[in-house]
Amino acid sequence: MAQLSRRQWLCRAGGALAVPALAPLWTPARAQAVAGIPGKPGLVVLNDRPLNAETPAHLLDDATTPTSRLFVRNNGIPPEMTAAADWTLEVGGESCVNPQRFSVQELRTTFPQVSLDLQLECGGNGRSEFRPRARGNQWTTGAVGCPNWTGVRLRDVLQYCGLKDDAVYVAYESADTHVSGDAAKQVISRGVPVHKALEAESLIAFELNGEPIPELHGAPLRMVCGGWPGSVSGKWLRRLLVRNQVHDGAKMLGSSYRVPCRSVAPGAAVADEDMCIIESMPVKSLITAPQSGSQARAGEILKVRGQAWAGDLQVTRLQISHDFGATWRDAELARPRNRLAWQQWQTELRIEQPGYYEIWARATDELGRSQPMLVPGWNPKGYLNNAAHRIAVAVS
Ligand SMILES: Nc1nc2c(c(=O)[nH]1)N[C@H]1C(S)=C(S)[C@@H](COP(=O)(O)O)O[C@H]1N2
Ligand SMILES: [Mo]
Repeated sequence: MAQLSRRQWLCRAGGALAVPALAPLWTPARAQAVAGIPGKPGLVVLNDRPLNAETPAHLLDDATTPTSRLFVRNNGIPPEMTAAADWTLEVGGESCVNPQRFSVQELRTTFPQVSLDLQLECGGNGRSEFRPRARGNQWTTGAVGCPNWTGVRLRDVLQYCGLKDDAVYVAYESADTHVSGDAAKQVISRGVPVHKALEAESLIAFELNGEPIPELHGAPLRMVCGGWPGSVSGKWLRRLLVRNQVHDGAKMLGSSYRVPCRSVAPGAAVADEDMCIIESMPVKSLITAPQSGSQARAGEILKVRGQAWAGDLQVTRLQISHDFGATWRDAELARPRNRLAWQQWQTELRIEQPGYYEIWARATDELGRSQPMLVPGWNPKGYLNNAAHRIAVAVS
């Protein structure tokens, strides 16, 4: 391969003449991101009403994601900030024995507090790669993070209030408002089956990375149920409902956060009864170093690092390739800090010959399921794309 200047190389790789399959690696539009979000330098804003922004992979290198690097996914307009002291959480619903109301302070003092690293990934992360295209935010790889959350266990609060025998689902209602301005329209009201709500890691959180949860991330209270689509982790939490049926709030029905129960041809119409609610997210990984587009010298040792996660499960293997998948080798994979945290991985790579290289990473979960190289099963809203992440490196 002819030696290219950095400028030529970037131009070719990013321009229309590049091999089409490589174009997604180069997205020059990212560099032209519209006005950023204060306190979140480097995040790429996909939409500003409602506000949605994702994190470039090289900014997700920390074991615990700093708040400044946590993606933002809003379905509506965040509520006017209320002093946390005036906020109350109501717990009720048809399958709740003793409906109660708690202030934030009462939650803090009545129940044991726990701090956990919990990964949060939007169900639509990776949507931009589906064809036919799915409407919605065209997330690439950055609608994911694993920050530290402090709160009380959802199960302690639910058990304090009492669950009736017929309890099926725990749902949230929130204080954000619809973009249309119509106060009667609910933005989003989802939840999880009782078994997930009762897990030790399911939280009602009031702190993010040791600080009160900031406005964009759901101040002063939010649900956090790691490993499931981010949409189950309700922000600006006003009410918890213990339901005697699968919850039917906004974005629980139709094609919202539901995928065909059995795979369908791309673009197919799917009957409502053939759609299933997304639960645990699939195995996935990111390469967080080097940054895509980096240059290296032949023979130099490259430190390659990233994160891997697998919904409710653990990742048991992480492999990388630098020859377009012809050969693979294992990377060193750390244990999660706690259940439902992502796992860091690292390895060293020495590329002897100059040229254009891609590094591909592929994670495998404890059931032996690996990431696909290509976009997996098409679905109407473009959820669950866990295709392997690829980055480009120029070796001179
Ligand atoms: N009330 C409310 N909760 C919400 C949302 C929302 O729009 N409103 N978005 C959900 C979705 S789709 C995701 S992916 C996560 C994103 O959390 P973050 O913005 O803190 O990263 O919050 C979830 N909780
Ligand atoms: Mo989401």
